[in-house]
Amino acid sequence: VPRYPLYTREEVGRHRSPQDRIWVTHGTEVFDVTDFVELHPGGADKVLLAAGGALEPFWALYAVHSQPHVLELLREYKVGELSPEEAPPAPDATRDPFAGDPPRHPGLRVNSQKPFNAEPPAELLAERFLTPNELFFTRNHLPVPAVDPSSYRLRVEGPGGRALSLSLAELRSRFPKHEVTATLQCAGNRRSEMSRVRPVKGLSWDIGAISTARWGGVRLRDVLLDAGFSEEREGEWHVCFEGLDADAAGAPYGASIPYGRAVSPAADVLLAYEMNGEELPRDHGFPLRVVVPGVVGARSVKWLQRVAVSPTESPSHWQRNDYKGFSPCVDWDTVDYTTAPAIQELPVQSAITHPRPGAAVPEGELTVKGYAWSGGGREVVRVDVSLDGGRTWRVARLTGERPVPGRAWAWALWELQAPVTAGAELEIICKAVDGSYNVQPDTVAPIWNLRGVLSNAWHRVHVTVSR
Ligand code: HEM
Ligand code: MTE
Ligand code: MO
Repeated sequence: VPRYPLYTREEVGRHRSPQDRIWVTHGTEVFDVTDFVELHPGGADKVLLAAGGALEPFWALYAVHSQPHVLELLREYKVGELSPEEAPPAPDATRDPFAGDPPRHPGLRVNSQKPFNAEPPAELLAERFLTPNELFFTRNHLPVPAVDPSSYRLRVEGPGGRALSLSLAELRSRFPKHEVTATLQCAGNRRSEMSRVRPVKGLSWDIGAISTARWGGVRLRDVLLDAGFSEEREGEWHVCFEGLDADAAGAPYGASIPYGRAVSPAADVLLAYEMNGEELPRDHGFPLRVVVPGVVGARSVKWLQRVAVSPTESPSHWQRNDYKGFSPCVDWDTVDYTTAPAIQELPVQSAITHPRPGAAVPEGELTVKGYAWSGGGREVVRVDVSLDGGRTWRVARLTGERPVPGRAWAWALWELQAPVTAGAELEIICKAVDGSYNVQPDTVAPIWNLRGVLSNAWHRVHVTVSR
């Protein structure tokens, strides 16, 4: 006879707010932690991320929880157990092309399930300089390919019809290992702010289509030179990449970068097999992906199968007919994709990760936190923060690793402390300046574009101050 009532996961999932009570599970036990939320040493917002579901995936990210006193504390809040028949439903692999996709972290904010597109919650986005792999934003256009690492070969088309076919073992043994800490940002990051001006076509990303990892692999440069290419090549050339993911018509995901960037030792372009010291996760391109630091995420082709050098850009839809910027006057009837260059280096960007829009923050000392980044290796030299809608400004403190000038591939994290008084309404703004003194536009309307890309206006967050 069970001493506690039995619940299904679905029933637990209905308890996600203080009104409905906040329930979580650990193992097969169910806890009502509503009264603990405000007492949590890691902050109330963090517990809420796990509301209605399992604690384990979140605790796996924060080792402080693997201490006996944490479980003892949790036990005080036990209200039930999971029904023994609770088992995850088996996906139907024969009908659904996405049935073979990998499992994902429940804390991700999902913009689209199939294909899978998701961003880390703002509360966790800039908690750490390196984004944990499980939380790194994912931007997939197609199902995740299943790759057998033992039979995998990378094909590199060399000059004069010669080609290299490289196994993973050959890639690791023939070329020196190179590591780079780099931020990837999707062209559509912060698109949701642009669609508030006028609707745009695309996934509704908030501020989290950006993440940072330490990538390990081989330099693309070394592989191209080994294939017989030389450092100097006269005329216009592009290095084209193809992924193993293909659409219904068989066309693979593809993209290209200019030849000069691909062979430049200072550009640090990688064929990466490691992410934050681990094997590349399936969602991020297992077993091998391109990482083009300082350049829009779309060129960092995942599940890489083929590299070729061509006098024209990649013929891929995503190179030629997407990921380009246009004037606000261009609409879907008038757009001509041949008239605009493909996005490569991205403009300067920043966003506030704490506090969140609409929050009630306590009076006293407020900490504002966020990220800032610029394309092309241009370092963030300053972040300005206003608490009064832009009338007065303060300079935030940059945290994290300081970059090599000109090769600042990773974001800067920043924070600012300021006193705030009860009853005040704050319009918090951040704006970053990069090493070329590029700045962000103050509003989004003048940079609106039909595809909702390059959304980098000042980030604004309204909050109230409570007693
Ligand atoms: C810290 C309990 C959920 C993130 C702690 C500590 C306890 C605790 C006791 C302090 C540990 C120590 O320093 O010895 C709990 C309980 C939870 C819960 C009982 C569920 C009801 C979460 C979730 C997250 C989280 C879901 C993340 C999404 C953190 C972080 C810290 C922390 C980041 C460290 C704070 C710091 O060191 O400044 N938690 N936690 N916790 N927790 Fe949780
Ligand atoms: N590569 C392949 N093969 N297929 C894809 O769908 N998406 C691109 C790029 N590389 C994509 C790809 C886009 S638009 C972005 S922003 C980045 O991968 C995202 O990388 P991530 O999912 O590891 O964050
Ligand atoms: Mo992207």
